Amino acid sequence: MRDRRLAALLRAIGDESLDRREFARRAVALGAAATTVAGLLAACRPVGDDVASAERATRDAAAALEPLGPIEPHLSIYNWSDYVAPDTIPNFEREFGVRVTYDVYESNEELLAKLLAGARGYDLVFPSSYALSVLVATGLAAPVHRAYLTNWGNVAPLFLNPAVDPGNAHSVPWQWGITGLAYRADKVAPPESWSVLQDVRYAGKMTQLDDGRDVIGSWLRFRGHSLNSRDVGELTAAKADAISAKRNLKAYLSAPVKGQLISGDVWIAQLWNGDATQARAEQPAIEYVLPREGSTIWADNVVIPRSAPHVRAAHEFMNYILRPEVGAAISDFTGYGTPNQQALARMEHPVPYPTAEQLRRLEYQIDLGRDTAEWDQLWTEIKSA
Ligand code: SPD
Repeated sequence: MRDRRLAALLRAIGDESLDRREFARRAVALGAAATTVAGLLAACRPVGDDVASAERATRDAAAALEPLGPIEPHLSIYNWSDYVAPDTIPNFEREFGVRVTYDVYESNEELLAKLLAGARGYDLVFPSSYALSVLVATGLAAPVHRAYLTNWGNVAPLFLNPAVDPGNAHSVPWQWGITGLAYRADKVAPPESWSVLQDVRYAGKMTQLDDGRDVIGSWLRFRGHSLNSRDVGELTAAKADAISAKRNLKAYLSAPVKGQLISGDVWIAQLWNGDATQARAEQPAIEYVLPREGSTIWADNVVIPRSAPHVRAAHEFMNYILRPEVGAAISDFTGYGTPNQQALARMEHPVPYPTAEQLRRLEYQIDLGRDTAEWDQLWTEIKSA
């Protein structure tokens, strides 16, 4: 039934009786995963779509040069949990006279689902690169008015001009990190391979992230494949490995697993490096390892949704976090790497860029386009197995 209704919506895009944003809103309302919706949109690009995107890019480039109005008294931020220093927001509120509303999410899919469903009111969101490319492609990311970013020169060259957002036209880099294994060194030996998650000795004491891209990606890497694979045979093997590991898992749990690592209820957790560092601050027995088969390196970005009501305040916040001392405080708290080269020099616990050996084992996630639906289906099957 749902597939028939989705097909009808797709036909409506084809005959141009429905625009792409309205398609996304209705498809998410029908229960389609946000990433699937993005994949369907990529698959059914209407004739002239390239022209429309190019026209939008030209309009945006011109709009980005226009002056903004005065700073608004409110700012609504929607960010990953535990991803800002405790004083970042209060200091901004005090200095700029802006009241900030701050909500959190735990995955790119949660963020995309909200925005594709038509949520309005957010001024700043923080997608990873592959989710940023969805927001740019669907026209949901607003152009950045660079003239307001007087601290832009602090961004390290490595984070400039990413493939998913040429010229950083819609984004400011926020933090970068990797996905690996956090473990309790007082309970287990360093887990060298993703295969530890299939070890029955630790059944009930292990978790993986509640994130299809990271879970399926880890099992693809385990068999020596790209974590962006679209090969049916490779994906089928990854599903089998994920299900065999699932028998040992306590749960699929993302950042909130920190509490269970600290208490000792969990000994081994697939986790992002900065969240593991945060847990270690409370429990020194928590260590972190990049499995030998390799994993994800990612960058998250600050983006203003096109529907944002407080665009000037959003720009002031972007510029504020690009200050060296503000950027350093954020990364010192989150445990993640800073893309701000001036901040790096001021950090108490700088996160060094990965070594050449580590980089050989790391891969960025890319937007899977029309194959996203297969991945979403696979993730649904793994979770319900
Ligand atoms: N607590 C903040 C975690 C941010 C993780 N973002 C990157 C996810 C890559 N799949």
